[in-house]
Amino acid sequence: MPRILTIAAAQMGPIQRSRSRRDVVERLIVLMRDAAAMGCQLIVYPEATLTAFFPHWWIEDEAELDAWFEQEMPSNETAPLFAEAKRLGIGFHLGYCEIARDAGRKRRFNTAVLVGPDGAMIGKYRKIHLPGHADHEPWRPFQNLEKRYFEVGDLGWPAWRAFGGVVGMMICNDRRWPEAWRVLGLQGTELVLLGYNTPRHDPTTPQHDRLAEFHNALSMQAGAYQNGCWVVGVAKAGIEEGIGQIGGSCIIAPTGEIVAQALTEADELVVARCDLDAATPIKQGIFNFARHRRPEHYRMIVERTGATPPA
Ligand code: ING
Repeated sequence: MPRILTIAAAQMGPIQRSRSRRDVVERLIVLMRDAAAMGCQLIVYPEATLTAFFPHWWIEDEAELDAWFEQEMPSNETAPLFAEAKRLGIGFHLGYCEIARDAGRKRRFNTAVLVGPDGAMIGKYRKIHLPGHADHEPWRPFQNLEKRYFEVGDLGWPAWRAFGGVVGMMICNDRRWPEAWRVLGLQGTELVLLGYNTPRHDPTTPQHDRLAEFHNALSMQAGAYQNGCWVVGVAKAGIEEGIGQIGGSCIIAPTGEIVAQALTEADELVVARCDLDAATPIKQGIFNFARHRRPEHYRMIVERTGATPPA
């Protein structure tokens, strides 16, 4: 029995600071209804989907900062999204910024959840690779204060049996690090879902701005191929509060081929029929970890070379 999953990457255009969560959830529901009408079983929303990407601004007041976070999920504002998903029988991935309480301690994370077609939570992931900087750097045209506003994720990179396969998540900057992909690959992950907010301009390396879309695709295509998994990468795109963010939302096969890609930097559905069994020839062939991968040698190499530059 083929394991075909029709998936929608639901790229979001910009969300200006003035937009309410209610406004955003209405946009998410429009995309969800379109995806369901196209026969999708799963819709994937971007990182920090519910608000403007506030790590781009210096925020000193704690109450002002907390207002960008969700204290619970589903929340009052997102409950309609969960209800509509259940009514339509479609699962979804949602990125949002989470305030968690741990023995009374307030903790903030950049989080993503996977929700089944019955509206029940399947899994949660908290972003591990936090890019940018922790202090206000006024010389920059905009900040990236994820190291200040979020804790490093404490859930690892789990994979879940869901939607007929093995599914994992990562968030944005994670996709640039091979370790995130390999930890999921070692669990037999067949489908990786990720959202991103990626400014085209990085003031520390402006000479690489022209490569923003290339590096985005390179990271995800390599991850897909080297771990034999489908990848759904979804942007919050367009000019958000004056900051241009790349689009390039796409669905990538385990061969590393892009099978569908966004054409705009606005709200846009990118849909593909994903045969999860297409992961098998890669996992059992070129990247058969059991037959070809040599962790015992890697440890020796690291011990011998210390993985440091030669004298
Ligand atoms: N954003 C960016 C990303 O990794 C970034 C940060 C921008 C890194 C430009 C490198 C160059 O796509 C998030 N939110 O991680």
